[in-house]
Amino acid sequence: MRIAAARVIVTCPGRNFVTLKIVTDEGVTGVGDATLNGREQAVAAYLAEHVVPVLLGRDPARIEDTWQALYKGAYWRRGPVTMSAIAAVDTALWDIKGKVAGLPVYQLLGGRCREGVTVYGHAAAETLDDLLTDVARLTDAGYRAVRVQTAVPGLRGTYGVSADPRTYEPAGSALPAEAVWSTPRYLAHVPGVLARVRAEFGPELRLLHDAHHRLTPIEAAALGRDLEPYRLTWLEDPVPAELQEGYRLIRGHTTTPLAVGEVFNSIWDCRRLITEQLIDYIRTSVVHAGGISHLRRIFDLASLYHVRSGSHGATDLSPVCLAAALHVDLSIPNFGLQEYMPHTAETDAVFPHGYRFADGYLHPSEEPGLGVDIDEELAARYPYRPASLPLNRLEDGTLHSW
Ligand code: GCO
Ligand code: MG
Repeated sequence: MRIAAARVIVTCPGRNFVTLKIVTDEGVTGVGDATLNGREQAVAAYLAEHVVPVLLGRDPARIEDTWQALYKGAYWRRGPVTMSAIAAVDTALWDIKGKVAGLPVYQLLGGRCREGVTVYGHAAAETLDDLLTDVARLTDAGYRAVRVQTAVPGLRGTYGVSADPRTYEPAGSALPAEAVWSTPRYLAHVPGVLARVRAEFGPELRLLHDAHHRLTPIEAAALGRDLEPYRLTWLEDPVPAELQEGYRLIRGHTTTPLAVGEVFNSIWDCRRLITEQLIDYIRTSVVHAGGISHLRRIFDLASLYHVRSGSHGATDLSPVCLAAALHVDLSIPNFGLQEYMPHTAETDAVFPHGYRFADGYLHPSEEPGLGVDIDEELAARYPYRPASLPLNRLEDGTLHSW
């Protein structure tokens, strides 16, 4: 069998997605997600110009060899654009391998390690009362884990909070919108919010919170301590992780578990945090960390150091990525949690899929391959619309991490 064609499909059913569809000379197809929020066209061009020509005529069964050819062949290793492009190829080839074998991909990865994939949903609101209502919406729907975000009094437009948290979409305008941030206001407000949610929902509900790279290590250490009584499952991205030594300082001061990695794209980005046991959950994803093959390598390393998976799963990762993530999640020994924000009906229609939510778990499709596809005709009806992620400034105008 040979790769006969590979199409790069950019579509915007409410938000932009980049998908690679590989077709073999025997008519078997595979799909891979290549969406990099706010930088979609860079990956689309990388795939179309530099990757598709290399794929044509190759044996689709040689997944690892193709991965190595794209990684080593670029010479310029790593980086989100390259690794998202490689991810799309890798994911599509696993899809093809599953279809050829007549097995769902998780069976090829070693088979089921659990009955379902525990997911966490997003609760967010402007006021505390509305937040409690939103957490109840999720627990009523069966979620066992909830990420809690809240507006900060005095600040306009806080990360994670929108009129409808189910469709939270920060990449709204063509040019970056600007938000305002104050760490002192945030640190004064958040512990009381988590205290209230914990008191209301009892000890069993797993609670998470995302600081979205906005603190310094010593601020994060203080927040971690303040949150200890409320027994979070994790505090996410407390500081920007370019300086990984920063986590040693946080770790030395708090037992609140830490989760990092949604912006990482290779095992090299995670190595120190994992091997020095500076984090508890590694949040790399199929699409941004080199596909199923490389993500498994990261999770295998993590398993040696008591670090569990917690893959990123916001709505800017397409249903193709989510479908692939579920096969990985089901088959690794050190699964932690999977983020889940349901896509809009428009997006679901463009990406028909067989995964399903029940009782707080997601279940992958039992069809051969990944159990997800792209409806190319429908996708063509939603042309690309430029959309940027926001900028964030302190109250005095200083540019801050968003
Ligand atoms: C999360 C993330 C997202 C990112 C978004 C950027 O934990 O889900 O922080 O909300 O901001 O995916 O594109
Ligand atoms: Mg996050």
